[in-house]
Amino acid sequence: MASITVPIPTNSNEPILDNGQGVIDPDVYFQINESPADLPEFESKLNTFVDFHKSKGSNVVFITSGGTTVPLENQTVRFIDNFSNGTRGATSAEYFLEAGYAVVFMHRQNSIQPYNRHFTHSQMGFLDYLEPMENGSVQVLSKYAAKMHELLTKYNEAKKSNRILMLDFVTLPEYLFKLQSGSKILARLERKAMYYLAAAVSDFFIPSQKMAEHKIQSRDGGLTLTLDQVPKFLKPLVSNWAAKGLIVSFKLETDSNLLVPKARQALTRYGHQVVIGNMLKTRKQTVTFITQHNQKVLSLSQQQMADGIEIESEIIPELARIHQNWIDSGKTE
Ligand code: 9Z3
Repeated sequence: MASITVPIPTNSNEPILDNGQGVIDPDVYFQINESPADLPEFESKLNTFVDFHKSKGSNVVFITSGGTTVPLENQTVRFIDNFSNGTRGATSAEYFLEAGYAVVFMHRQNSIQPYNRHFTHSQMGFLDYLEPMENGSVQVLSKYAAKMHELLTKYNEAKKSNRILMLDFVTLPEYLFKLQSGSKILARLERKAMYYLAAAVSDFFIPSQKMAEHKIQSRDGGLTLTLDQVPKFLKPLVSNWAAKGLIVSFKLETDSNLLVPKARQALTRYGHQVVIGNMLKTRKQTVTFITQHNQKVLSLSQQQMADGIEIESEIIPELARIHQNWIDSGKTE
């Protein structure tokens, strides 16, 4: 659909430029939407991190993680969200660090974070891990101490060696501006950069000029929204912003018949290197790697799941191998 219809007061009646098929061009998107206020700070932190790792010759992975929100009002009271809580991204970050990568972790604010995830998103609250001591200090309960010690050591080591950079986003526009800017900055690393696009990104949005400024009122009865399609950002990412890096996108489906065809279609359409297909219900157990000439399923057995093995412990070594081929020869296999 070429235009949106929102039966609520809007800021302007300006037409949205589109490509004639109802989807605006990514370049146009950046012209007509406002960049996030913290973009200069984001760029400055990332530039410093990338310079540091370029001088060290590190492999760097740019992970996107968690879901984007789609605001319904410019002064946002309500927004559309999605299910993702960032487990894939946060878990992957740990295995990338283990594989020797420096990690840019661009995540949805307050979503799951590497290392902390083992304690913040369990059944237990933060205080349930602790006990107060008579001398006024606090200590970790002995039964959790070994695990916490191990993870805290890894976490501190990653921070001390400047191998993890935490950056965040909330809304779809913030995500898109930061994806563009971030991937252009990482492009300085050429083939040593990997882009691991695990964030669940909305396909639909309301452009800011068409959005209600103030809280949508309920006095007019029900609310009908028509949303625009989000421009296809993988296209400029692959062909311009990050042209030399290894680009890994995820394809999420709920209908298993669509998974492989849609994943392969994305690879063909955008011309990048790897699509990882996953189903909503089985995403922690099974993924399908699609590359130009291959298709490969990585899967955990029930026993491995019960033993707490994580599918990312298989995904990341496989990607590190593909990335090394890419660095050495410009080919994935
Ligand atoms: C994924 O498919 C991720 O694996 C999940 C992870 C979002 C399923 P959780 O955060 O979930 O661990 O709960 N991410 C990509 C989803 C997406 O938006 N892909 C786009 C598409 O399918 C292309 S980039 O069109």
